[in-house]
Amino acid sequence: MNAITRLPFPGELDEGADDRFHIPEREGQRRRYRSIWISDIHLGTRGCNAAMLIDFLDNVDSDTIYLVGDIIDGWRLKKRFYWPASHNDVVWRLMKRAKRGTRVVYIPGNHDEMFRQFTGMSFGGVEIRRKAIHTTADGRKLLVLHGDEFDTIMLAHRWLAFVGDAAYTTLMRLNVVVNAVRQRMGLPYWSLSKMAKHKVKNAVSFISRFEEVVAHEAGARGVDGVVCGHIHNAEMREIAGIEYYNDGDWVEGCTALVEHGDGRMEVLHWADEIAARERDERAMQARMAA
Ligand SMILES: [Mn+2]
Repeated sequence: MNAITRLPFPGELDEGADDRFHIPEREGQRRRYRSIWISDIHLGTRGCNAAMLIDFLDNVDSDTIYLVGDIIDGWRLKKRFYWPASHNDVVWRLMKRAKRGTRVVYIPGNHDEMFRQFTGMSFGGVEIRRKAIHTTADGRKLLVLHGDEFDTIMLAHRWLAFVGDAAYTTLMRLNVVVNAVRQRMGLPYWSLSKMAKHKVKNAVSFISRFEEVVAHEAGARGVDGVVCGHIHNAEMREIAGIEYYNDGDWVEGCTALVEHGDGRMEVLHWADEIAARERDERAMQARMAA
């Protein structure tokens, strides 16, 4: 996982043997995947990284896209209306995809639970589900759900306390400011809260416990694996014989889970992908100039 995928340099392909980098399936300029999972976009909040998500959507295609919850943050919108044009752009891009034949499955989470009342219905080609079973190209069955279903099993609700924490909110705001400054300085995106999260012992133990609970519950339902979101922590690992996948978020991590044509799964860290692309573009320009 975390493999940085990028376009090969001119000449690299001709040499054939060079497989240091894996070259993704591409369709024109867009990468093509069998399936894509994204969640925790939190449209309607300042923390939402719509620009990064738009770049992602403009560079990838898939047969199926799963929107795994917390797409729109109804909780925050109710308190304070915030809806910049870029958030509309995200919604339109997703609707356009459905219209053009991509299967779009929307599984509302806890922040967009107001859409759960429409379970079983379809709007503009977007299917609304409570959960889904995805069959991979190589025949594995994956249970797809947001993940807040396990908050009650998680007894202490420690993550919700952490996510709702004023310190976390401040950190996210700081993240926006720091990255605006970094962008102006020509530096790549950098996740402040991601770093902080890995340093906070409680958060680390919460995350691993959540992952174990979800994998255990999926195993009890007879599937090979589970795909969820909710805790804003992208991951793919095996827990007690069950494949655990988390597609992360588009607030700070800016990650997506993808399935390749052969059923291989990968977590894409989009900030890294953009950095790699820009590096390649610079290298290409340097070669052209030489
Ligand atoms: Mn959630």
